[in-house]
Amino acid sequence: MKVTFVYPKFEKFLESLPALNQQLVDHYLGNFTTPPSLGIPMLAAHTPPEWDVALIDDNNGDSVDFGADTDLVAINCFTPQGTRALELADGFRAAGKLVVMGGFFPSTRPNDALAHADAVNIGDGESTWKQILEDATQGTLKRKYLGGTRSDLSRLPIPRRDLFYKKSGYDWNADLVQVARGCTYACSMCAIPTHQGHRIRLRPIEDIVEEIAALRYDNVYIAEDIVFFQNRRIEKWATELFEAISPLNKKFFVSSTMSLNTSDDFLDRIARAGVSSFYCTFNVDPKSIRALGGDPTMRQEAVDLVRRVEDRGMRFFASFGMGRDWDGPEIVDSILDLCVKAPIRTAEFFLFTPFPGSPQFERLERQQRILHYRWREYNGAHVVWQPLGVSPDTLYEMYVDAWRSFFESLCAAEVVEKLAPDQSAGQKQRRRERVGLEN
Ligand code: B12
Ligand code: SF4
Repeated sequence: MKVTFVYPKFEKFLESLPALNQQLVDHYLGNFTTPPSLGIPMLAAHTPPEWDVALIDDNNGDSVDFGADTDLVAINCFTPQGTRALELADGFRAAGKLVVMGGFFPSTRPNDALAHADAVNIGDGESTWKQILEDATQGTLKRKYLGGTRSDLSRLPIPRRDLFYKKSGYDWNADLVQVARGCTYACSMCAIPTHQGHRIRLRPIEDIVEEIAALRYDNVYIAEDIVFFQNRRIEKWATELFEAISPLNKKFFVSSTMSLNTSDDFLDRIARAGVSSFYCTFNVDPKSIRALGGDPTMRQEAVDLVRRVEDRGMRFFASFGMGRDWDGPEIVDSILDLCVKAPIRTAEFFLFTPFPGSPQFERLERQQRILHYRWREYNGAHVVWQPLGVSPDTLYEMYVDAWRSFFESLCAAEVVEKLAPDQSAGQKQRRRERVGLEN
């Protein structure tokens, strides 16, 4: 028996931005091909040995052979991959293949998936995958498999990342590790509680250590922001986690917001553990919303946070969302001003997209403000909803302006450094001021 996993292509932020100066993109961001998800490696690791496993990585440019010799096609996708995933499902079914879909998009839009596939998995895959394979063998595949949000995260097999390591199209030298699932909050833009449950499931620390120790790359992404939650159980677990991974000598990327645990003590711990990059999302949590709205105390707190992170040797990577109902054109100036003052040297910008499964999606649907359901464009780089206060075109221009202005100021900073290496500190400072850089 053979299962063929399919990872559909999706459009990256910068592919969606032809208006941006290509030199800036090439210089600062490279191809920005981004890493694959872990869904396929995790399911592959749960696949019994009597099944052969193949991967068609459409995102990497693999050719798609709809007539491929396989007993089951298993498509994994999040929302920006939705359009392509449904096209691929149609193609495989037209060629007589059995198709099952799972991941964030099918779990939150199961009926869309079922209009194109034989079966859909909603929620976790660990609890259903073997049954799906068994039913496919017996010719008794059901329409819906309810994977739920409660499967046990202890002793998970090590994901088969080798499937993606073989692909040439990824310019990443980093591995992604999942340390927990679910969330007790309900941030408006986030589909995690819907897809993974409203209860936090923490993986045992020894399992995480074992998995990280076996990774190919030195750079490791821990992308769950619950690591920074200020709750006694999680703080204790996170403290132990960072202590346990510290001897592994990896460089970790972590993800947080200004409103989570950014105490000096915690920042010291994560720096000691080898965190080299601190990704901080703005305009999603109460503190950064106030900072971007102009609250001087919160703006100072943001500036201080950048310094406190970078003083500990970690790169501050800011991700600025725009398009909340109260955001007007002034938010671009507010973001850029903060970048200059802090200073923030690494940043990305995204539009506050209503992803299915998020509270924001439900609200905008109720308010009939969703402009279309072209899932390909749900990638954070298109205005797919009717904003309040500004037109969709104005919001899009604001978004492009933020990317362009930020990277032009970086270029300017670099020119100051490179073209004038022997100028005095005072001369450099005057040049910096002219291009809007204050440090
Ligand atoms: C890794 C990651 C990425 C990777 C890969 C994305 C991907 N294909 O998943 C990259 C870097 C490319 C990425 C990009 C983006 N991401 Co992202 N990313 C994540 C992250 C951190 C982890 C996802 C992951 O791998 N999870 C682990 C796997 C195991 O989970 P899973 O795929 O759901 O698989 C399980 C089940 O669903 C099931 N399953 C999955 N597939 C299948 C198939 C079958 C057949 C079956 C039976 C079961 C099954 O089994 C698996 C095990 O239980 C999540 C946040 C998080 N902490 O979860 C956000 C997340 C997925 N990203 C998100 C978003 C919005 C983005 C962006 C579009 C925008 C942005 N601002 O970040 C960008 C796009 C950037 C761009 N335009 O250039 C949203 C998704 C929203 C949605 N509803 O789709 C999330 C949830 C973040 C959030 N808090 O909102 N991201
Ligand atoms: S953004 Fe983070 S804190 Fe908010 S609901 Fe999602 S996982 Fe939880």
